Amino acid sequence: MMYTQFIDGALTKSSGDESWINYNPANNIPLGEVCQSNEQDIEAAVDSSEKAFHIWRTKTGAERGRVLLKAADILRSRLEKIALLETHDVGKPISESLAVDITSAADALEYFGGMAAGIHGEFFDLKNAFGYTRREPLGICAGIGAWNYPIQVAAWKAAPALACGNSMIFKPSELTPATALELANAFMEAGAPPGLFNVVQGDGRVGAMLVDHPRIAKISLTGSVPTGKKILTAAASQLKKVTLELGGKSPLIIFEDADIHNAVSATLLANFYTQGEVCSNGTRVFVHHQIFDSFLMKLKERTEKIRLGDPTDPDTQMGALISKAHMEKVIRFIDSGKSSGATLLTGGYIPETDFKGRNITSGNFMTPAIFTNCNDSMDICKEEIFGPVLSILKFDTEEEVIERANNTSFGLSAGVFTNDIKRGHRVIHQLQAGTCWINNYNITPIELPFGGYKQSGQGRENSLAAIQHYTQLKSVYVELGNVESPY
Ligand code: TXE
Repeated sequence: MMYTQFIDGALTKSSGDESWINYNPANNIPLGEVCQSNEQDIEAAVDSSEKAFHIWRTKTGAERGRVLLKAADILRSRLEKIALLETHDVGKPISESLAVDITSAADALEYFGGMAAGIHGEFFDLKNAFGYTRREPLGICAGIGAWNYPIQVAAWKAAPALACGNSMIFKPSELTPATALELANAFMEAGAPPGLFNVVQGDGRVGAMLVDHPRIAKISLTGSVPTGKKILTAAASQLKKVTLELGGKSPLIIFEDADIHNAVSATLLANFYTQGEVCSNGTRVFVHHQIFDSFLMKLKERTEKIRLGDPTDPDTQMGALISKAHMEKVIRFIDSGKSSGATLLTGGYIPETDFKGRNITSGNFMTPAIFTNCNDSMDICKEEIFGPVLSILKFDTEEEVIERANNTSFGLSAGVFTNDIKRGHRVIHQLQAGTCWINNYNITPIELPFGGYKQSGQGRENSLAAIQHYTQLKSVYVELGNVESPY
């Protein structure tokens, strides 16, 4: 099979001849060939997006909203097919892609589709005059995606962009080329003008072409901090608008009065969903010394029950890491943790069989790992691992844990578990993170803004906050009297 581009309403082959093989992470069997878009393809995508933008911007919000809502229905009606594509591409359990990935993409289309008719400016009464503002679209926006939540990332960017009247060119990660094409198809079938949502394929070079293109007005990236810095630097030469959703090394703080069962559930969610390949994961788990031993015992027990194996099996709870190279990187962190003196309490090895006894040695599987006896300066506690590895850190006081939690250049997320309502808010208000949870973790409803502080990004996705990142504000002054002039 060939993963194509989607330009001007149709699946198209790249005009170049560079391509690579996309592998299934669960067995490393080729899924198909992906063609790398070249400059000519980008030019065609930009021409087509520009044409679509001029049609789309004249539609009313209600008209645009209808297309988004219909696209959401189409995604939901193809839930099983798209979920399976995502599972084959990413290696995540089918139970997750059925419950979260496609649903979250559809939620975004519904939220912004429903809101499109309500995007408006403001009116200002002035002396012998009045003023008003208009929220106008930016033009062609480029979305550049990561590989852990391919269709969700695409929809989180496309939905607000299109609702605001922009068009979008989307480049999925080179490791997950499949489901952006499904989203493109859904928009077309829902009545979008050809070119409103184009998909180009390729690695960072294609991303860079989009960033550098003078007719592209805005870039929205979900990816790593180093890529975010490169994009911001390149975009600066044209003062292009940029939204960045980057990585993290987030703290999850468990106080002694927390509901321990819920805290353990959240710690598992915060670290092992999608094999731990989640940017907002709470990988530094700070546990109060009074409950340290009992928390750890329960966490270990439940971690060891996680059903790891064939991602297409509905009973599987943890699948395969995205690539062999990424798995090796995660294993290097396991080695680094051990050699720096931390204790590997459980997991962190490559299993031969899955929970049903099937041989899984051809896939990129690693058992969920817990490190104890950690300190804040170890690499495993400072760097984003992006795999199923958590570090437990003991603390004594509230003041101490806040300082240690904030001692990082990242600032994507943070969580606090406590039954003391005052302490919950007091602590969260002092944590330097853009997306926080009290008594839960990794819940990202479309209604709430999502994004990072410090080096975890800039701008926000989801919620009303996304609207300001996909529009520009025009102020209009209207004179009702005479022009008063000193000349
Ligand atoms: O990211 P990259 P990867 C982070 C996380 C993880 C790392 C690895 O830190 O360890 O990313 O993922 C494109 N100009 N997150 O390797 O390399 C690239 O082709 C323009 C966090 O995929 O940053 C891909 O489409 N584009 C995250 C995208 O950028 C460029 C979720 C991301 O690639 C480019 C997933 C360039 N110079 C990973 N270079 C989250 N926040 O959710 C690369 N790209």
